[in-house]
Amino acid sequence: MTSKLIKDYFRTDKLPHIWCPGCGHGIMMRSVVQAIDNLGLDKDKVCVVSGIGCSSRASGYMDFNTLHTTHGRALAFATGVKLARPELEVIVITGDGDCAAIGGNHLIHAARRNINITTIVFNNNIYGMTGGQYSPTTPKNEYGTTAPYGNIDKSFDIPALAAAAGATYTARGTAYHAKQLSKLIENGIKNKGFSLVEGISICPTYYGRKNKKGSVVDMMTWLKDNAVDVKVAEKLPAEKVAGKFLIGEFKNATEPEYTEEYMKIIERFQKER
Ligand SMILES: Cc1ncc(C[n+]2csc(CCOP(=O)(O)OP(=O)(O)O)c2C)c(N)n1
Ligand code: SF4
Ligand SMILES: [Mg+2]
Repeated sequence: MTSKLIKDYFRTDKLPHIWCPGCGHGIMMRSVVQAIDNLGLDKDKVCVVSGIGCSSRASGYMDFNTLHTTHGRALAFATGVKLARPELEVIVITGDGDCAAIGGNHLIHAARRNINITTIVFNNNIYGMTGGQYSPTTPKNEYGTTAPYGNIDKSFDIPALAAAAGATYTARGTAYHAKQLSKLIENGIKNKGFSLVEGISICPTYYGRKNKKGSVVDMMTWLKDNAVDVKVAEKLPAEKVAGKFLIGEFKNATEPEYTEEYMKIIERFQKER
């Protein structure tokens, strides 16, 4: 923890933010900043990169080195930043659509390389910014403007996808469990490799309305009642976990990191010259 106030991490001249009342993305953004503060990172040594979407607006409000890029391409830009300036702590903020639909290929390849980038997915189960189209995390049978009769696609488990592709740290938290989410992000930043932390956010405006999820309080209560910590779940009978979703740390492994491997090639080449 540093002596900074939370507001010191924000560009207050860019506030108030554009998010709808009750949107979970503000809590997610605060959790990211809290993790950075807990780790005592130098603001000038942090680079926050985002794509496009309501979630991706976060980089505009956060007072670090920031890049607000193009839809789905945050990880491609972040990879460039990390290779050019490996000493920077590179953090990607992305949405479920940005990261797992248009940006899906960048996600699996960044994970495969185990490049030292921490990706935080603000997953609200829908495309919020463009009016509620279904995304790769919209649950089966739920509704979006592009799924007026129900979505028939099976949804992605993003941390599992990233882990299978090679990410060395994966975790999930929620906007309700904000303190735990910040701890998971902190651990993700500490991991020297590709880390993915999914934060389950809420979009009362589109996902909530389309799927009759009730008020903001109802949506937050749903998160509270349906998230089960992975460590607790291991000790529970299967029927107690059925229909719920897991939060906590899923994978924490050590493997060679991409920028270090890349530097080794450069050093080898320079010696051989
Ligand atoms: C190449 C391209 N295709 C489509 C769009 C339109 N677009 C902007 S944001 C977005 C979806 C955002 O959804 P998500 O990443 O889940 O973020 P959210 O708004 O839900 O936080 C889309 C399709 C775009 N900006 N660029
Ligand atoms: S549309 Fe949804 S995700 Fe976007 S700001 Fe509003 S509540 Fe948040
Ligand atoms: Mg979304």
